[in-house]
Amino acid sequence: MKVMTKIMFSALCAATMVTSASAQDNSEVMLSNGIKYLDVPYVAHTLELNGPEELIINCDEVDCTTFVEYVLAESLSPTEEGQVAEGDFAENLQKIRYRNGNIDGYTSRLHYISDWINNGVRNGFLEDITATRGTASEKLSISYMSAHPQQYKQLANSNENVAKMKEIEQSLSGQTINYLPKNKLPYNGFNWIKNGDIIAITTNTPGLDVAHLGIAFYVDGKLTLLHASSTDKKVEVSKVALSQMLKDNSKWTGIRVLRMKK
Ligand code: 2YP
Repeated sequence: MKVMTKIMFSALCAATMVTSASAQDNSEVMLSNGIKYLDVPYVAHTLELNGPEELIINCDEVDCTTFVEYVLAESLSPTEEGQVAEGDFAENLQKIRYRNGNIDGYTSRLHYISDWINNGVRNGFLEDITATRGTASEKLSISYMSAHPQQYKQLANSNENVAKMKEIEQSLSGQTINYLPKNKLPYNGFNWIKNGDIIAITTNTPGLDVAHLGIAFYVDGKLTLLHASSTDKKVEVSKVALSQMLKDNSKWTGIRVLRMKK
């Protein structure tokens, strides 16, 4: 696989990649890698540069999605003397961010989290936990990006990209997914939701599947979210329980839970 990298491996990337030798469990590796990002600034649109689509690595400025992608890429990479090699990291990131790991223009990036999850499951590095544990299901109806092209630089200036996005949206729409509705999630989570699991927050926003991503983190028994917060403009552990965060946002309907598979 050809890995095209826009921004070189930053000091933070290298520094965060010391994986605890004692963290045997896959999920715990995700958590320990995620915690190292605490206080990294939240910056939106870091992948939207001018020019052709390339693999961008910028661990110093993250949004909810790029934060989870960097942590997952680190956690999937083999470690030697506690360090992850830049090449392994970049290769894993490309597999996570692009459909089947191939970079072929803007629409080869996995923009919708349902597409991102399908890709991870299909390529064997994610397990969809709520596929069996979810208590509700819904048929995806996806159209958000083609309906709001002005919000996306590469759609606002390209009818061709909008047409390609529409095709992708149509292929996702109609798929049935399982999730856990927010009124079913207790303050203390569940024993089947583990530290380091990826949490995708489902939404009722028309045409959109997921509105936020983060990592499960139990603090004194309370299930919280380790995430890049657009409100607080940094990576943080939610002060309130995930169950409360969901209740406080009328657009959020529940969660999908994904686990790294190594
Ligand atoms: C994604 O948005 C973008 C990708 O284009 C982008 O907006 C969409 C459908 N996709 O490559 C990727 C990385 O920058 O971000 C994310 C966005 O999350 C936000 C705003 C956040 O909390 O940081 C993912 O899709 C995760 O949840 C949604 C959310 N987008 C919108 O709410 C429109």
